[in-house]
Amino acid sequence: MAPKVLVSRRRLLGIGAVGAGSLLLGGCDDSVSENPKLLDFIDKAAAFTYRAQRLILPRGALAPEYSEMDVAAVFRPNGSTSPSDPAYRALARGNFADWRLKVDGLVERPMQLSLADLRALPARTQITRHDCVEGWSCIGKWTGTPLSEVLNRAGVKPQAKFVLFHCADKFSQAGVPDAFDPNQSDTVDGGGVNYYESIDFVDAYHPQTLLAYGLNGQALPVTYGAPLRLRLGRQLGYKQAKYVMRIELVDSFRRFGAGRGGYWEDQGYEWYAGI
Ligand SMILES: Nc1nc2c(c(=O)[nH]1)N[C@H]1C(S)=C(S)[C@@H](COP(=O)(O)O)O[C@H]1N2
Ligand SMILES: [Mo]
Repeated sequence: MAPKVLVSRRRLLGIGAVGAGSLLLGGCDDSVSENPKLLDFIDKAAAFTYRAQRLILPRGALAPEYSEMDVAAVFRPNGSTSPSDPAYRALARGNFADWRLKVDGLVERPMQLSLADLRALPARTQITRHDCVEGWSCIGKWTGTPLSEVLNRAGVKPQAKFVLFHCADKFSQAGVPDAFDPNQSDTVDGGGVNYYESIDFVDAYHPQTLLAYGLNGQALPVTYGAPLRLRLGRQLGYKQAKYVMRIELVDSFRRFGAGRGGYWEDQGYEWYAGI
């Protein structure tokens, strides 16, 4: 992909003083990751904007919710839409009956939850807008259990600082097929590292932070991250981890990937992608 122009996304702050904090990569482009100086610059700016946003936004502020009429006829897919991992594809063939969400790391009670277990927890449905860093938005109706329900059952240890999501796919820029066929093996996401993401506890316990298993009244399709994906109300698209297989409570994300807390963060995107 050709390098793209850095674009401003700091509508919320709207101040030039943020400077470097206003720089963000346009689209999904990893050219910046080859430039350590720029990465360092972005890191410092990101820490600044994170603190600024945490200061001006009340902890519990809700993202706007919309009405049924606003729901897009077809939700726009992006990123991985068809994981190539054989174990994942086998689970998909079995309609995820054998899938288990692992919850471990800094918890009192490590657990494995089936989809039925998750569906039995208190549920929430919300119509929210997804904003991708590439500049498009899409409104969808999401159903799932608040992440807090799972965290409270597992018992978060006091040392935990972040919730880290391990995904089944390895994202690649090679392009995506139109439809997921679990019987076909493809190389769409083959190669690199697994997608992952992380959030702090302000977002983890936010009422609109869901482990979503439903989209627009249907079981979450593979294209959109089946069987379970993260939905945050107040951060950009790349934070909304699809194909979540394991939730790990950690005190630091330095030992994962390139140490920046997520797949796109490792390519230079901000860790706190507030909208
Ligand atoms: N596991 C995983 N999660 C992911 C991605 C991905 O490639 N793999 N892409 C991210 C990006 S950039 C966006 S915009 C959204 C797209 O979600 P959608 O396919 O439901 O639109 O998923 C995010 N979560
Ligand atoms: Mo995105």
